[in-house]
Amino acid sequence: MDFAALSEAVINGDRNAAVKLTEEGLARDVLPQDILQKGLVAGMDVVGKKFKANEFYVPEVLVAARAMKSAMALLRPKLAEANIEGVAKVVIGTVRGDLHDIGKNLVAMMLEGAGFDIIDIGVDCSPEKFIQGVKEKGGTVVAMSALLTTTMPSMKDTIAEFESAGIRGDVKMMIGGAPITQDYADSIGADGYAPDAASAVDLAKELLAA
Ligand code: B1M
Repeated sequence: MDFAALSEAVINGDRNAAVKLTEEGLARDVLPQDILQKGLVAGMDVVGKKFKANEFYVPEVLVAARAMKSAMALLRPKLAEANIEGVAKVVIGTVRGDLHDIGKNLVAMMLEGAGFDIIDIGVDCSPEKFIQGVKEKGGTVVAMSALLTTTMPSMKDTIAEFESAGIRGDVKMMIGGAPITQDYADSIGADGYAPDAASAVDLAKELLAA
């Protein structure tokens, strides 16, 4: 499969090409994880770099994200099919004030592909919304994503709310996102930090085994 062409489709925001190439790859039994990592994620990485360098502006980024999401919709059931052991329910969301969901969706997809049940509560999630997700859906892992330095404190607030609600001990709380570090995770009392979607799967498994 031509992963570079798929990356290009994402970079160019060409939703039709991204979907077509993903469909072709799946039809030829290319591993969905490879389509995700080598094609889609690689393309979005370039988009991020171009945005940073002011070569891309918000509209270009949005169409790239749309192309990626359309292709991701095809991959999701395939990743889920590779249902591995250790299923647990993960309540995942982007924290309050933060609308970035591409990384969060990738983490959710990778977790889903590893056999976890995903309760995706979306973006701009208040501490109460995370608690509601856990109480109503029976989540045992809480996964918080933040892309803005200004929204990182909401992770701390969410952990504090779980303490106040008396259910902190019932769940493992993991965090991630571009500005997050292990030091930050330690400082707010999170159970773990993962730098990328693949490591998030390993971390979730480790936390549940601990
Ligand atoms: Co925004 N944005 N953005 N943006 N945006 C950043 C994050 C920024 C770094 C760009 C920059 O200035 N260079 C900057 C943040 C600066 C900072 O806080 N230090 C920024 C800003 C400032 C803003 C706005 C404030 C811009 C404005 O309006 N003036 C605004 C804020 C809106 C809001 O949230 N309230 C804004 C808006 C947007 C768009 C809507 C245009 C769009 C989001 C579309 C969407 O998500 N649906 C957008 C995008 C796309 C970006 C960049 C270009 C790309 C982010 C992305 O999707 N990366 C980004 C620049 C960059 O990253 N270079 C930027 C690809 C994605 C795969 O990576 O999300 O890091 P990432 O996820 C990774 C890991 O971090 C990790 O795994 C993922 C995959 O491996 N991970 C986890 C993520 N969550 C995890 C959770 C885990 C574990 C791992 O466990 C629970």
